[in-house]
Amino acid sequence: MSEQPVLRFVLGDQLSRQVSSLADADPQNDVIFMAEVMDEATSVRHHKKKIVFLFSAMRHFAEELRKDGYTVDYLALDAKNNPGDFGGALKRAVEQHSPCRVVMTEPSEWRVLQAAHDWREELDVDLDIRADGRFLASHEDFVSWATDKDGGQPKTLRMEYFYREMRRRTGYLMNDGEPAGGEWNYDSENRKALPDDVDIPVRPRFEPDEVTTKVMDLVAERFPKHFGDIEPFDYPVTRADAVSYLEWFIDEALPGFGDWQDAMHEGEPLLFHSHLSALINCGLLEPRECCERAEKAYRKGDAPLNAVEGFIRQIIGWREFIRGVYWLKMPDYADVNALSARRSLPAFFWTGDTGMNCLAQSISETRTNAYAHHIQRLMVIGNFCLLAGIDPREVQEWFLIVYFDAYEWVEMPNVVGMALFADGGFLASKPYAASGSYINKMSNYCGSCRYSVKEKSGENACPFNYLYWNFLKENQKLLKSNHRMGLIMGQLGKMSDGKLKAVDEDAKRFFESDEMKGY
Ligand code: FAD
Ligand code: DLZ
Ligand code: SF4
Repeated sequence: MSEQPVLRFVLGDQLSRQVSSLADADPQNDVIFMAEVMDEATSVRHHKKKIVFLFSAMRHFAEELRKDGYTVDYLALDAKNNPGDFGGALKRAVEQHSPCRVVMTEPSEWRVLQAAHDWREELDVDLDIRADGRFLASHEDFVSWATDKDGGQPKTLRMEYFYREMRRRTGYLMNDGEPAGGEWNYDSENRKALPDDVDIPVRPRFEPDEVTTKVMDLVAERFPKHFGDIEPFDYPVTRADAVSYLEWFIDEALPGFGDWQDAMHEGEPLLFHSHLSALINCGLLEPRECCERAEKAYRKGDAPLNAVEGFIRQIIGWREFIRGVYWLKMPDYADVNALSARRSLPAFFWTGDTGMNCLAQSISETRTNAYAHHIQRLMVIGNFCLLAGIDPREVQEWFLIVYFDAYEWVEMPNVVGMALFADGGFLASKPYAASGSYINKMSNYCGSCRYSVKEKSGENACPFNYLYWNFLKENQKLLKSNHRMGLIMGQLGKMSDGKLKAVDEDAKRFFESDEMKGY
């Protein structure tokens, strides 16, 4: 090396050649630094499969950079004298390489960005923290969109208007300035129940190679008490496999993505969902390329508009909106609890051992796969936490632990804003609360449940049924002013005293039952 190198610090969810910290990297002179650290792996007790996925993807990424001629300093978890935290690891790398400066891309989580500001003070060299250009909307873009005419922050934000703005800006699915097909949003076509005769596409498997197998052994040895199964492990961990998986999704599953987006089916954890979130969030795939591939399929006539619009909306709409809300609202967002929910998470969230089949299925799939699709997360697990009044802090921690796409920036607004209405309606216009009949309509879970979805009251009744009315009753004060809840609050108002008493008694019995026992 001729000159003092630039040290380029790449975090575990920045595994992209497009990431801003690598944009001007010089293979002849610079050092790319990556670190597996105990503090991150145990900041919460991440699912074992999530740690395997991320460490393996990190190791493969480092190897690919080396093959392309870059110097990579990779600190493995079990390396001698691993300081165990990002700050210590970076300090050591600076001492070792004497760089002229350190460059990194902005961390995706508030906690790590605060730490990075401290490193800037503590290090003897300049630390350049660059914007993360993988997102389509910058922080400034979002703040400017979210600020009202008088320069203040409105009481609520709606994803749909942000999404339309993003469509105009990206030009995705636009024809001469108008949305393809004439409508912005085809969600109303995307709520079909799954018919019996649908062939569900069979996913390609990516067998663990030597690097992944080594990481699997490491995780089994070092994190035995963490939640979840390590095997089977068959998810892509390299850029090449991620791209080939994206191609598979576009060809085989995207055409059905729209119609059955809200459906759930016992034994079918994925249905037509993309399973791309963890690959996008860690950097192996770019959100833009996923949207562009989907649009190409639509333009060629290979996938229908309701599927492609739905998929693109999730990425340039929901994903970007969620991230915008996170940075707009942090750090206070972590503690919001508008409904004063105080109950503890029951033990079955860790074991799957409950008579409620929808929850048993969704949680046991989560334990095996570190994945559940959106409707399982929102309308089964999140809905239960909402109706049962579980403390948002506990729910947030659970969701951050169990899913392999979970990082605080995306998990938190989805949990507190979307699933729990804990921000009082800043993100969602009404609570996503539903009784058992919604779950019965969208799944086949109820058929083999110990509870009866048809019964509204009593020991055998589906708990979602009476917990739903109990939730409305307990939160009447806040919900009655919500115009989207007008109809249902009107029904509550007309309920006879006898019915209200039964709801009270059923809810009380349930909350005191073994189902709600703590861990
Ligand atoms: P698909 O259904 O195929 O959707 C395509 C893509 O759209 C996803 O890969 C994802 O990148 C994006 N997307 C869709 N919905 C959302 C959304 N609401 N927020 C952000 N991106 C979205 N997503 C995470 O990535 N990490 C999380 O930690 C996370 N926690 C969630 C917690 C709750 C309570 C809820 C209700 C949702 C959460 N989501 C989270 C959003 C969503 O459920 C997942 O992105 C999705 O299930 C991932 O599966 P998929 O890739 O098959 O998605
Ligand atoms: C999730 C995670 C885990 C479990 N371990 C590491 C790690 O050892 N090293 C690393 O660079 N990143 C890890 N990550 C992802 C980080 O938590 C993520 O990059 C930051 O939280 C982003 O702010
Ligand atoms: Fe879930 Fe109720 Fe259906 Fe059982 S009956 S699967 S608890 S919705």
